[in-house]
Amino acid sequence: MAAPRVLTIVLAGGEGKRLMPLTADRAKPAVPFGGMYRLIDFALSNLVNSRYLQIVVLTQYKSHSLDRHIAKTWRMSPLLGNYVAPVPAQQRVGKHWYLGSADAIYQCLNTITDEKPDIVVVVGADHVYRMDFSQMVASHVESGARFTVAGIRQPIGMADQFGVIETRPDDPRRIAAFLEKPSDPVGLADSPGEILASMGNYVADADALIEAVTKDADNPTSRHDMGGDIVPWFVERGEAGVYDFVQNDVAGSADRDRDYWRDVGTLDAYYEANMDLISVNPVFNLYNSAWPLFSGYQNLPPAKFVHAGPGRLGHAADSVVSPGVLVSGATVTGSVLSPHVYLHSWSSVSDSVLLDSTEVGRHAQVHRAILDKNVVVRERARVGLDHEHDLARGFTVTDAGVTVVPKGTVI
Ligand code: ADQ
Repeated sequence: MAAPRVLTIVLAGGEGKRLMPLTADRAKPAVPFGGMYRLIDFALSNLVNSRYLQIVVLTQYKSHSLDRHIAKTWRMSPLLGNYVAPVPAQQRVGKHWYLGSADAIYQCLNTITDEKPDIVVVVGADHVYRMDFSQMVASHVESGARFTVAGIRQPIGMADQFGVIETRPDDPRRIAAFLEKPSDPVGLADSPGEILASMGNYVADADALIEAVTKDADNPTSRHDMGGDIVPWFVERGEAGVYDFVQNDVAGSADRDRDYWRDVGTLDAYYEANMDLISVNPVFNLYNSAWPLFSGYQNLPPAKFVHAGPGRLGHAADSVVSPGVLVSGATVTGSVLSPHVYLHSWSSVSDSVLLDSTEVGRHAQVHRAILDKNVVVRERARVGLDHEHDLARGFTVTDAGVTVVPKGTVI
């Protein structure tokens, strides 16, 4: 059989309330991650590496920096039929913003009907992972399901953050029931401490998806959400299948990150996923060239470490240091530094994530903190060492005790 024509849709309209203040003026998929990336780069790298080169990105909430990033980084050649096209909410149907992710697709149905694909791949934009979508498409076609949900095992305690999949006892590739973010989940028969979570990635027959979102648009009781409404619609009809990501996917399989998938929906999850990158044997390997991760930075000078005098040996250990960083007589441990971070003599940065162009002055200390772009920590100032003081200054302190400082703050 000829390879199916595939159009891919990236849902990138999420507000990311639980990532505040990092999402105060950027959409969640535009949140910087891992020094050189934005969250959406993982979904887009996965699609491009899967050789799916017709990509529609549905944006909505505070999409300016997201649009700019896509235009700068992900421009492909429309002449060759390749594109990454951001499609902002346009109120094409009805006078409202997208009500939910299914409504976002419904309002942009012309992008599907214009291209006439056989298959539509729909993916979220805010997870860190490697995945070969062509394997999921092959599995979908072979299984005969009209709609396939990617699934991964997660701890049962996290069930209220995910769509939970129950498979048929007689056919584990078919979905028997699907509950969006249940409060009373039932564990898996072979592993009661786990559930099978939806990864928020779907493969659908194009005509079936068009029918589902069109009918959903007319349903007054629907929240017009992919997970809450469209998946259950297919499950009720016995047309929904599941693709077990860990069992099947071999993207970048030479590495251990084969099974890695992180939903970075909260500040603590975001912090932990950054920390995953710097462990000595990283579970998620940025250096895996079999499945490269593309980012927007170009033309940056190299990182530089300066021995600025006695007791001022600029160095970094167990850290990710991006180009354009200057570590002058400062000490860095267990941290992720984005481009153009500038650390001055006798300062120390430990267990922290510093976004672009942050500056840490002489003798200043930063510990277990996330500093958003352009934060300036002045000489002798301290961040992350006294949580009460951090809260009093208007910073966020997470449940796990990570201090988060909003963009542009001068401390
Ligand atoms: P959530 O992530 O909670 O759960 P949602 O907030 O709808 O669901 O976000 C899914 C994706 O859609 C994200 O990439 C988001 O940015 C985007 N999005 C949200 N609203 C949008 C809109 N109006 N327009 C365009 N894009 C929009 C989902 C599924 C669960 C699954 C988890 C996995 O509903 O079943 O388990 O993802 O993390």
